[in-house]
Parts: sequence; structure tokens; C-alpha cells
Amino acid sequence: MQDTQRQSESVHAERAVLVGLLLPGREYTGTRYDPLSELKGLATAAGAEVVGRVIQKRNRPAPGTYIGRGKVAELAEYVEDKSADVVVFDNELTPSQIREIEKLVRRKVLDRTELILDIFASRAQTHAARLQVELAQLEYTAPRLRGMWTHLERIAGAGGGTTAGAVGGIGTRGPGERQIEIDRRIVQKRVTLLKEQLAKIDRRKLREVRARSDYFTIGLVGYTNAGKSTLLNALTGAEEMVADKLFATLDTKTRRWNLGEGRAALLSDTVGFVRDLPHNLVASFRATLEEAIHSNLLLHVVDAASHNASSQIRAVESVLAELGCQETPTILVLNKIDSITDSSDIHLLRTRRQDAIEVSARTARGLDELRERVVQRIEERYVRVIVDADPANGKLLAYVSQHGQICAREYPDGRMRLELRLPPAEVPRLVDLGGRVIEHAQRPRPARAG
Ligand SMILES: Nc1nc2c(ncn2[C@@H]2O[C@H](COP(=O)(O)OP(=O)(O)OP(=O)(O)O)[C@@H](O)[C@H]2O)c(=O)[nH]1
Ligand SMILES: [Mg+2]
Repeated sequence: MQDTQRQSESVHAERAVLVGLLLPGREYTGTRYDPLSELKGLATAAGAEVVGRVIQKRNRPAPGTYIGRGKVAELAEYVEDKSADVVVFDNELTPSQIREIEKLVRRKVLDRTELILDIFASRAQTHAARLQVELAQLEYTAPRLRGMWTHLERIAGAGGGTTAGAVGGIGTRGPGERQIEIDRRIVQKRVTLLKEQLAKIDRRKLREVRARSDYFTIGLVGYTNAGKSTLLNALTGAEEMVADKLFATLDTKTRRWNLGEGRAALLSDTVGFVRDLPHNLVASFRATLEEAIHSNLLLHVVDAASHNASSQIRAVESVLAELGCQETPTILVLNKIDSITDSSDIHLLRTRRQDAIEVSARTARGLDELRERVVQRIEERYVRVIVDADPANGKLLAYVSQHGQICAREYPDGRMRLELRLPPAEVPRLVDLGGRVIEHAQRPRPARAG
């Protein structure tokens, strides 16, 4: 019934059993009601059919088999019973744990990181995204390559025509099949090549992002499926792909957002975050996340209808910290306010995060208020200045682009006149650099609805 080579155009619906370990005090972190609900979402996103689940409580992970030998024996029977093809663990496993569990369960075993990498591999559309995913997969898998060899051989042999014999399917997309034939040195070469190519893309991306410094830039960040793309569309009239699936967006899109009164900002969509986002993936996706890293302001979009909103917020905040964005001003945007239920986390968040703003990207509720809040943030940080300078004064221009935004540029009588938004503290520097300040609003104007 199963072929050993996966057809690239078909997503094989493998039968998956999910396994979670509940450690003391860590019970139900991530998911208050169902500790495996997110893993289920991930497995489904990868194209698998979830046919069963096993949860084990232990004081600490067992070094050899993670959930303990006795439990693995039970798992082996359970998996047989359910005719499952693959077992997915809700955490990272060491290569030796994977080998050991596979030996006992006689099925392909994946950990959470491999599953996430696999979804990314199936979603990557552009050249850059493909390179990024391939690098992350190679880096995660290369140290396990030996395990990979024996494991694929063993599984292919051991299965003997049963469903367990399938090689391919989830966890083997992208460079997986290729690795069977090649040796570690070739992988290393490929990793080096990919890194070079990605570094080039990174540099190009950085130039692009820097070139936008005339504008105030805003990054949409948030957990996957929170509604970032929907919000981008609602605010800017764009038509980004929106889908009720995890990681619908892998490439950043930037659109102009009209804030009223002639003001505009650039709004960028980003890849969704997830709890324990694999480190390699964060590193590989730096170019994509560059928009967020260099934004003047972040909108942290939350699915407030979810009962996991609080833990998703924490997960996103930790990825932002990893990217070095802790200092970037952020507005917490509680989205999907149109579909909250009794179990939604919003009730808790309303008291804990009073700075947050409630919106519905779907019904447009709260979007005017969001825009006002953004305008207010911009005006709090920046004053409006009109400055006159020599058109050849490159130093002043460079300084201004780095520290503020140029809103308008005119050339009356061979001079250059700039309308700027600049942090108040930077204004004296304009004079030092040879500019003549014509107009300078001392105090930020109160925000008005645009
Ligand atoms: N009820 C409701 N659903 C929404 C709202 N905003 C977005 N959605 C739905 O949530 C799902 C995910 O929306 P996306 O905009 O694709 O989410 P995203 O954050 O871009 O997701 P990724 O790109 O996968 O990280 C879609 O089914 C949207 O229709 C909202 O305000 N209310
Ligand atoms: Mg999206």
C-alpha cells in the first residue's frame, strides 16, 4: 500500500501517534486544557493524520528512551494497534534517544523540531525560503546523520512491507532523501554553500530595509495563525495570503499604511512564531525577520480567542529577545475579539495586560483605535522639524535617515528643505551638521484620529 519514494506533489497522510511527557510543575504549560493540542496542530499541518496519543508523567526524562523503557514497550503495542506509521514526540530528542526508541517501536520517530522543519519545508515557496529551510534541516540533521543512515536502513528493512516500512513522508521532506546517499562531508559542503548564498541574501535584505529609513517602519509579529496577514490586509488593503493553517506566511511582505493627515508608515508581515522555535530556523530566517528586527515599532498580534494566548505571548517574547528586539517599542494587539468564548484567555489578559488593544482584523473592530495608538507612538517619539540645508550636505542627510524620517523634500532656490520627524534630542545635531532649523514643534502634538 505504501511506496518507499514519496511523490513530491502528494502529501502523504501518514498515521501519527503523538507522545508527550508531563514533568512536575510543567503540567499543562503551553496548553491549559490539552497538553498535546498544539502538537496535533503541527502534525496536521505537516499532512499527518493523528490516530492516537500517549501522555506519560515522570519526574525527569529517562536518558535512554525519554519516556522510560516500560512506557516505550507500551507505546510499541499501542502503535501496532493503531497501525501508525510514525511517532511524534512533543520535545527535542537526542539522536541516540531517537535510535533507541525506533529500535523498540519499529516505527519512524520524529521530534517536535523535525516536525516544524518539515512544515517549513512543505511551505517554502521562494528561492530564499527554500534555502533557509534546507540549511536549518541540514544543520539539525547533520549531527544525527549517522543515526539517519542506520535508521533509514533499519526502518526500510524492518518494516518488511508493513506500514512501518515506508521511507519518506513527514520528517523526510527537503534534503531528507538526499542524505541517504551522501556522506557527511558533502553535507558540510552544502551547508557552507547555503550559508554563503544566504549571507548574500541577508546583505541584500539589509540594504533594502535600510533604504526604507525615510519611513517609519512597523513589524507585525506574533504566534502562527494569530491573524498577522489578515491584519496587514485590513490595514493596508493588501491581499496577502490568509489561511487557517500554521505557518501560512514564510516570506515577509511590506505594504504602505496610510495613517491619515499625509502620514504613512511601512507595515511588514513576518513569519509566525511558535513555542520552542528551532534555533537553527531562527538563525536561517534572519533575513526574513530582518524587517521585524529593524522596525521602529512592533505590533505583537495575539489570537485572543485562543485559550493559549498567554503562553503564546511568552513564546513570541522569547523569540523577540533572541532576535535582540527587547528594546523595540511594542503594542500588544489582541486580535479575533469577534470570536472569543468563555475559555478564551482574553479574560485574564484584560486584567494583566491593560496596555493591550483589542481588535478584530476580520470585522475591522478597533482598527481606528489601533491606528490612533500608532500615530500617538510615532508622535511621542518624534517631533516635526523643518530644516534648510545645502543639497550637497550628505552628512546631514545620512544622519537624518539614520535617526528619523524624512516626510517631505523640497528644493526652493537651490537649497534643500526637509520636513523631518526626529527624536527631540537629535534636533541640536542638525545645526552642528550645517542645517538651519526653520520650524520646530517643541512638543509632540496630541494624536488625532486620522
Ligand atoms: N474570527 C476571526 N478570525 C480571524 C481574525 N483574523 C484572522 N482570522 C483567521 O485566523 C486564521 C489565520 O489568519 P492569518 O492572517 O493567516 O494568520 P497569520 O498570523 O498570518 O498566520 P501565519 O502566516 O500562519 O503565521 C485565518 O483563518 C483568518 O481568517 C479575526 O479578527 N477574527
Ligand atoms: Mg501570515
